[in-house]
Amino acid sequence: MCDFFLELTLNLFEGNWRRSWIGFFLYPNGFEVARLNSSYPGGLESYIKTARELLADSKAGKNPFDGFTPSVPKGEVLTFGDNNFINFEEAGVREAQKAAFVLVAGGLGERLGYNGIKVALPAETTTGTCFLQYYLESILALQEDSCRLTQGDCQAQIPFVIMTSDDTHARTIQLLESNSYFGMEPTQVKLLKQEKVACLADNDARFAIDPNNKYRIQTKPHGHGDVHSLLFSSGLLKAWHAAGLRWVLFFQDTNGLLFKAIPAALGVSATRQYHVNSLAVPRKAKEAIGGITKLTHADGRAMVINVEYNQLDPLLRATGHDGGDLNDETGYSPFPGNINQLILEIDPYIEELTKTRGSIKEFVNPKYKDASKSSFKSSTRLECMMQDYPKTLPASARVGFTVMDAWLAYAPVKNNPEDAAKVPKGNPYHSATSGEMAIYRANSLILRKAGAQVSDPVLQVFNGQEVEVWPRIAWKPKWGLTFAEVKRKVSGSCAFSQRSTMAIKGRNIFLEDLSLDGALLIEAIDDAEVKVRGSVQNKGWILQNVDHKDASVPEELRIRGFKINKIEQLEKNYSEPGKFCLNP
Ligand code: UGB
Repeated sequence: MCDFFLELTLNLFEGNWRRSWIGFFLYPNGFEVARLNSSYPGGLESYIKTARELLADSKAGKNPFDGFTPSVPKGEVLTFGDNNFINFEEAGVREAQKAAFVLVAGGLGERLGYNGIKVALPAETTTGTCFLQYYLESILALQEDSCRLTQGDCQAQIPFVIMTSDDTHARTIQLLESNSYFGMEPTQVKLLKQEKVACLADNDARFAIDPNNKYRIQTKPHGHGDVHSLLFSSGLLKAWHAAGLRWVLFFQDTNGLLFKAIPAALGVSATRQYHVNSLAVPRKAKEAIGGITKLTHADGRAMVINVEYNQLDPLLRATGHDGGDLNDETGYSPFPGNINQLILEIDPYIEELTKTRGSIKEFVNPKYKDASKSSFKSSTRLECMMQDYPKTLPASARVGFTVMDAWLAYAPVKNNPEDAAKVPKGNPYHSATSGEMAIYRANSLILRKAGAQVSDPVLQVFNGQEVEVWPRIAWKPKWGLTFAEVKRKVSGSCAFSQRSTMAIKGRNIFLEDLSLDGALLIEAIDDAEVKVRGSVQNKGWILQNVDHKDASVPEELRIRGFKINKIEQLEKNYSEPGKFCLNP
């Protein structure tokens, strides 16, 4: 009986009004159907139409890249710390006060298998800073640096949007509220919740019934591409435009390096006048990140676009590259790896979204029962990706990309310990272990470039993954978001032994002739200026292996395979304004 009313309700969205209104009121979840209808650009009628087309293409085995030839595109390649990089970084810091940031954090992270929301995970355990805190503090640091550099209106706040989903929304709010928004004004942060989409039971795009509740339609996430329609329908884009903003920057949930690359990338966007700028890093063949590719069609069309990792290999094989997705003589794939950090210029972005209402080209990925492709193993749904935005842009659009060193820009936490341990040797693990180690490596390399002596790393194995362990150096974004800031704060002959740990929490802390062999923790309010000199030596902090299956250890630590044994440290806290010298 229920199925009958559901069928009637669904007719509503296929334009069959007369037959359907009875069902809408009698079907127990008529309002759920109405929600599915209103949250999809063009409504359920459009969803079903697109689904039927894409399912027919999939059944016919149609290649989405039919007629396109892939080639390696040209983009801006930056080398950390050279003059070019420093100039772009400065240009980016200037532009930052005309930017808005958008974090897509609706994904549950099934590959990682962590029980909490991913943005609550510590990016590194020396300071215990979680990803969300790192992002908010980085945006605040950029806001302040931009204000100082341009001597502009220091009241201007950089807007920050987080896209959540039913899976992450309540816990994201809770994390923000219980930490006083990590120092950001609550009004500066907006949450937009993406809705799930209806699951499809067959090739005719009939909706699937929820296996746990026969009165409901089964729903699943639609993908990070929803962020565009949400920004448009919420009116935020128009408000930003009216407020004179020029850029929208999109980023993902677990990359503890990202903001080291953002200022220079934004500088590239402004200098090269890119409508779309994707951040990229050298990519290892078969690494689970998309490849930035130039696609040229026989009819003359051409675009620079991300080709997702599972599609790149078949596309290359189908176009005469017999080995498929392979490394070249450099040891990397010739296609730069997409890290899904996008910088869009607001004017052309609004123009495009006014036409499309933010709907992004979708795809469907049904798992068929057999070769006849007539039925599915389980329900499927349409999905979309935020990086597919350029697919509908006119040929005149300026679409570029910026390649950065991977050690500087990209260390996501996506894989659980077991899967990470199986990653082919030489390819990145993308685990909580490698994500944390990458932060220490980047900070060590940045200090080296700034003139300090930093000892080489040692190799250690945690959760079955062999990683480089550099000195555990961490600092707050406001101490050194850009290379120029770090250089300003490190002088003389500073040296750090491999077994060292250093945590800097304060804006005006200057390292002058510091020699560290142990653990040093310094915290200072912004009005305290602290010069750190001399030699610090103690027993320090030591990394101790833990087994990822050991339930007595908190999950946040277990998934990285180590915990810190804090044996001895020098700890100083400056909570009064003034000038100080720490010279132990
Ligand atoms: N996300 C949402 O906000 N909503 C959703 O419905 C789904 C996800 P994944 P993925 O940089 O390593 C992407 O699952 O999709 C958020 C690129 O497509 O971590 O497998 C989620 O919370 C790929 O080209 O990644 O792969 C997270 O913040 C490559 O660049 C983000 O979307 C790859 O990321 C990404 O979700 C990468």
